[in-house]
Order: sequence, then C-alpha cells, then structure tokens
Amino acid sequence: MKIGIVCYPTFGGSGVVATELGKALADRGHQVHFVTYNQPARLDLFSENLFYHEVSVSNYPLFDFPPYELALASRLVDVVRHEQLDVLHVHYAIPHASAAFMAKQILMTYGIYIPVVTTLHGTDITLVGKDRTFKPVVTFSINQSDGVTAVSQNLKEDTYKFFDIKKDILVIPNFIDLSRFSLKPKDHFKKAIAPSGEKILVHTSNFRKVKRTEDVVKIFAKVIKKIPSKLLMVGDGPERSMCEQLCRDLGVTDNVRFLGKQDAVEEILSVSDLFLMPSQSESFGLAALEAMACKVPVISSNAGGLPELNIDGVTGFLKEPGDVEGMAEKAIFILEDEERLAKFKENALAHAKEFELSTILPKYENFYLEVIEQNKAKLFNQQL
Ligand code: GMT
Repeated sequence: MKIGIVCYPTFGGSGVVATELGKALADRGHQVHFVTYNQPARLDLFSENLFYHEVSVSNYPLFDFPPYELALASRLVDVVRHEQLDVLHVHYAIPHASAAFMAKQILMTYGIYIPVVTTLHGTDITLVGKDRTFKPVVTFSINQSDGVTAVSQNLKEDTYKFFDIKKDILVIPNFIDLSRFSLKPKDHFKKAIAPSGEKILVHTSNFRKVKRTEDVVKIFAKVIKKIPSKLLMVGDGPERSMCEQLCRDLGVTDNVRFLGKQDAVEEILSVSDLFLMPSQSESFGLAALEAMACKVPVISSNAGGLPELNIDGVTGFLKEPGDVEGMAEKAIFILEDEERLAKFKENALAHAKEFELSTILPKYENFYLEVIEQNKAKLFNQQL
C-alpha cells in the first residue's frame, strides 16, 4: 500500500506512535509518506520506502496566526495526487482530521477519492478537543473520517461520552518494538548514577501540567526517606523549572538528575527500578509501556487508559491522581524487598509483550485494507 501519515513531529506520544508505525510499515514493504511541518523526531533512518514531505506555512505579515491547517490540506492534496496514495492516516484529531477532510473534498474535484483514517490519541479528545473552541470541528471531522481508531478502550468510551459520534471506533492499542526497548547491559551507567547501589526511580514526559510532574518529585521525597534512591527526570517542558525549584524546597536536589530530552530512553530505563507516572489524564501511557518493556514496574495514577496497561498489584500499582502518599507507599513496598521487586520486573515485561509491534501492526494493515475496500464499494454503488 501507499500510505500517507500526518502527525506532530515532536517528542509527544502521538508523534512517536505515528513515526514508529510508519517505519514498521515501511519495513513490511509499504510505501510511507510523512506529511508534517518538521522531520519527525524518530524518523532518523534512511529507507527506500520512507518519504518526508514538509509543510511550510507562509509568514505573510497579515497573518497573526499562520494558517497551518490550510497549508497542510494543500500539501496533502499535492502528495496524494502525485504519489498516488491509497490511504491517509492522520494522528491526533486537531487539526489533522479536519485538514484531511478538506484535502479529501478538494481531491474529489480531481476525481480522486482518498479514504482517511483518524487515530485519536488522548488530549485531542480529553483536553483540547472537548473545549468549545474546537468541539464542533472535532465532532464533524471524526464523523467524516472513513475509519477511526483509539489507542485504548477508555479513550473510545470518552470519545462517545464527550462528542456526538456516529462512527464505529476501533481500539488499536499502542505498541512497543521489543528489539529496541529491552533491558540493555548498562551497569557502568548504573554505577555512575547510583554509586552506592541506590534504587533508581525514573520519569519521562513532556513536563506538561497534565503529567503532574510535581507529584513525581513529592513521591520521590517520601521514598528517599525510607529507601536510598535517586530520581532521573527525562524530557523537558513548561513544568520543568517548577520541579527543579520543588527539588530545592524539599531538599532532594542532590539525588535528582534532570536529563532533558534524550533519544536513547531505553538505556536510561535499563538502569531504572521503578517508573513514576502520576498523570492527571493519560489515554494510554506509552512512556510506561516503554519502561515495562525494559523490565521496569510502574507506579501510576488510575487515569484514563492506564488500568489497561498497568495491572494493579501485578506490573505495579495504581492510585487516584494526586494521591502522593498512596503512590509513595506502594513505591516503597515494591522497592524494599528484592524478591518482590524482581517479580514485579518480570511481570512488567510479560505484560509489555502483549503490546509487541508484530502483534499490533497487522491490526492497522487490516484496517487500512478494510477502509480502502469500503471506499471502493461506496464509489461503485454511487456510480450505479
Ligand atoms: O502525553 C502527551 O502529552 C502527548 C500526547 C500526544 O498526543 O502526543 O500523548 C497522548 O498520546 C500518547 C500516544 O498515543 C498516549 O500514550 C498518551 O497517554 C496520550 N497523553 C494523554 O492522554 C495525556
């Protein structure tokens, strides 16, 4: 198939999923065309089947708000026409689903009927999408998509709850490439971070409010009182400097390292004992899956789709968002007993294996084929 992928090219979860999906599809022999405003962060390899088409937006002085959605729609028209794509797959509804709808309408004037698949990732529904500013457009563009997927059952249910959706939504969970995310021998790194054998706790995110990064620091400040430990904070974003200040206020600065954005996250996870994800809302929790694949158990909130990934008492523990006390207590429970920690590590990996790329990828391939066939049948019936 010739597949067009639209996503945010940043370190955000939806962009990571879209890029890894595109790379895996290209490996399977499909031709994959990324259409974004920047080279996606993880599109770091050369493959004969991978193509990147940049969307550039005019910065004409009249535009206080450069019209990205229009530039994207125009670029999509161009790419679909000239590369003869079979399907467009847009990740994150805003503004990708509506740009794809516009492109689809324009393409019809050229006699081209391209099916559009929209994947809902989380904040496009739970946070930004249901805001009045976007709601009518999000509802419309989801209903106009030829196929819709959501990354968890919980996100599917939220979508039906918050929007008037007439379409079926297929749940295709996020996936993990176990050849990349697996325990790596990084003992020298572990020794450097934790020279006296301290336990290593880790958090990776984009440091947005929804991640409750301040809770990560507060949990750690409680854990370190009972268990000699270190905290690694990976990623960057608006809440980082507040967290750095909180570390000073709580007197834990010497035991916390802010590592910023990192490419080789799997190496950091490989030296870690426990992953913290206290998010306010989380449709899936890809970062937690990456940790579990590297044998790191998870202390998380029970928000959104997290209970589908982190199994309470098996791969880690879940508490209400904001329950710092409860999360710290469970973190100590796991870390204080070596045998128990080893069991949780095994369980984390075992459950992560259920989300292996090779299991999930065919679900997307089959869905594309189904949507393409339905589109052909619709056209045929219209012509009769
Ligand atoms: O987590 C973020 O803030 C980024 C955001 C995105 O759309 O890029 O992530 C969402 O999509 C990820 C991939 O499907 C999910 O793993 C995250 O749980 C989801 N984030 C939220 O729902 C807050």
